[in-house]
Amino acid sequence: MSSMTNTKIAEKFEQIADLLEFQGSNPFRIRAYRNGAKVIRDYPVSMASLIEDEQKDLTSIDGIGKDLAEKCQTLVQTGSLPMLDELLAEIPKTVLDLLRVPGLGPKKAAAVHKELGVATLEELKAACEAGEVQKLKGFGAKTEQAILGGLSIASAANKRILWIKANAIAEQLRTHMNACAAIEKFDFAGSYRRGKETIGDLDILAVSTDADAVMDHFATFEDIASVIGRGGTKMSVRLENGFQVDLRVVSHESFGAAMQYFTGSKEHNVIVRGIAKKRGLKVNEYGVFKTNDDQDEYVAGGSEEDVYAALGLPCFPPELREARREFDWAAAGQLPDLIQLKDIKADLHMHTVATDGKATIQQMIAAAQDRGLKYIAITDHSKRVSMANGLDESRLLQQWQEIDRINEDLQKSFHVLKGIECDILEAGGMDLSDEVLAQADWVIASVHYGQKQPKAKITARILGAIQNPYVTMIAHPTGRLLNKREPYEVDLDQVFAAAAEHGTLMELNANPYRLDLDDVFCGMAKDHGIPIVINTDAHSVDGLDVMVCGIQQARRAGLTKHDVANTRTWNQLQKLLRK
Ligand code: DGT
Ligand code: CA
Ligand code: CA
Ligand code: ZN
Repeated sequence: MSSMTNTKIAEKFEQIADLLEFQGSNPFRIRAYRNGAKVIRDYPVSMASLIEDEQKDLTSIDGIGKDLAEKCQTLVQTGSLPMLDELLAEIPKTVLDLLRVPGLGPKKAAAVHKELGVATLEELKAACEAGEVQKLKGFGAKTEQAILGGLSIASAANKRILWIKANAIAEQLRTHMNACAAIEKFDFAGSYRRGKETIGDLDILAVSTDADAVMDHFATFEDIASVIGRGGTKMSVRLENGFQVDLRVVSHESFGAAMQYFTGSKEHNVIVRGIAKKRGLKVNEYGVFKTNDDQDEYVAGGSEEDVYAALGLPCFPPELREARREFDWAAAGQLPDLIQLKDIKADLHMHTVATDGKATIQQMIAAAQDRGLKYIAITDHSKRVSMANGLDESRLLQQWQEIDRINEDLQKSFHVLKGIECDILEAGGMDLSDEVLAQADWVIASVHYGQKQPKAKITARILGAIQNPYVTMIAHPTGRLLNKREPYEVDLDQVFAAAAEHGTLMELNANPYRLDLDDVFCGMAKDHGIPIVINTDAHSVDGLDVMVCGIQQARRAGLTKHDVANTRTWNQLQKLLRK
C-alpha cells in the first residue's frame, strides 16, 4: 500500500497553492488547490484506498475536479508530483523559506521579494528593521512588527516539531523496527518520552548483540532522506521532512542506564550524577558503578528502576524529569501519583455543526461514549465569532432544548451539559446576556479577538469574565499557538488570584498546538488551588483523541487526578462549582 496519507496529499496541494500564489497565478486556480487540500485533509477515507478501489471516481467528491483527481493518483502511485517539482525548481531555496514565515504568507512574500529584492530570511529581517517593509503598499508598521515576530518563531519552528507529529513518526518507526529480528528490546527516549510539547529530534534505543544488523535495518526505513553519521553502535539519520532520528544499540546490562541517560533531561541528569557522586557511585549510559581505585564495579543498569534504586531514588515518571520539583518531592516521599487518560470522565469543550464543528451533537456523544467518557459539554461559539457562525441567544436556547430532549432519550446512560464558549468582547464584558448564561450548565469564557491588546487591557477583560458569576471556566488562558502565535500579554498572577477567589476553573486545552495552560502555568494554578479542566476543544469526532496530549502536559505539571476537575462525576463537579 502507498504511504501517501490524506494529510500528506493535502500538504502537497497547499504547497502548490502557496507557490502559485507567490508567482501571482490565477486566484481561482490557487483556490482550487487550497480547497482541495482542505477537502482531502478532512475526508474520512484515504485517497490511496479509493484509488486502489477502481470503482471509486475521486471527482465524485465535492471540491475534487479532474486535475486534482489526477494529481492525487500520481501522488499515491509515484510518491511525487512533477508539477510541484517544477514549481520548486523555479524558485531559489532561500526564497522558499520566506513563504513559511508566519505573518508574511505567499502574497506578501512575493511583494518583499519583487519590490525590495529580499531573497533570504536574513535580508527580510534587515529590511523590517530598516523600516522598509512597512512602506510597501498593503503593509504598515503593524504588519512589519508581525513579520519580525514571525521570523523568530520561524527560526525556532524549523528546528522543533509538535509532539503529536513526532508521535506519528515514532509509531511508524516502531512498526519498522519491530520487524528486525536482531532486536531484543526497543524503546524511545529523549524529550519525546518526557512528553515535551515540541521535539528537537527522536532518540531510539535498541538492545542487540548485532549492532550492524540493527543499523542496516534502520537504514531501510522508507522516510529516510540521508544518513548523517554511522559508527559502531550509533547512527543518525535525517528524514524527508528534515527531522533527525538518533539510534543507539546497547547491551542488555546497559539498557536501563541508557534509557535513563538518554531520556534526560540534561538538567535532571546533572542532579542524578551529583547524587551518585555523594554515594561514591558513578552513573553513565552504561550503568551505575562503584568507583574503586583500580577498576569500577558494575552495580546496576539493566532497568531504569534498578538504576534509580541504586541511587536511593524512585523511578521518576519521564514527564517529571525536568529538574523542577521532582527531587524535592522524592526527598519528601511525595512523588505525585500522576493523572492518567483513564481517569478522565468528561470532555467539557467541543464544537458541533451548529458553528464550526464537523459533527452533530449525536455524533459527538457516540464518539465520547466510544472513548469511555460519562458526560460532555457542548460548547459552540457565541455570535461574536461570526466567521464560525457563532450562536446568538435564540439559537443557543434552541440548541439547549435539543440537548434536553437528547438527555431524556439517554436516560442517564450518559449526560450532555448545556454549554457555550462565550467570547469575552474586545471592550470587556461577555458576548451573551447574563440572563441566558444563567441557564447554562457550563459557561466557558474565551478571548478570540483583540489578542494584541496591551497587558492591562487584556488582563482586565479576563478578570471581568472571572468575576461573572455564570462563567465556570476560562479557556486556553494565554492564547498561544505553538510555532505559530505568541501568547497574549495576560498577567496570569492576577488571573490566578481572581480565579481562586471566585471559584473559576482554568483550562488545559489539549489541542497539540495550544497545550494552554502549559505545564509550568498548570503547576502555578495548582499552587493557587485552582482545579484544572483538560479539554480537547474538538471540532470533529477525531478531535476528541488529542486528550492524550493534554494528559501528558498535565503529568509534566505533576497533576494528579484530584487536581483535574473532569475526573469527577457530574454530581461531584457540580458540588465543586457551588463552592
Ligand atoms: P530535544 O531533542 O531537543 O527535544 O531534547 P532531548 O532532551 O531529547 O535532547 P537530546 O536529543 O539532545 O538528548 C537526549 C538526552 O540525552 C538528553 O535529554 C540528555 C542526554 N544527553 C544528550 N547529550 C548530552 C550531553 O552532552 N551531556 C549529558 N549529560 N547528557 C546528554
Ligand atoms: Ca531528542
Ligand atoms: Ca538526540
Ligand atoms: Zn473552542
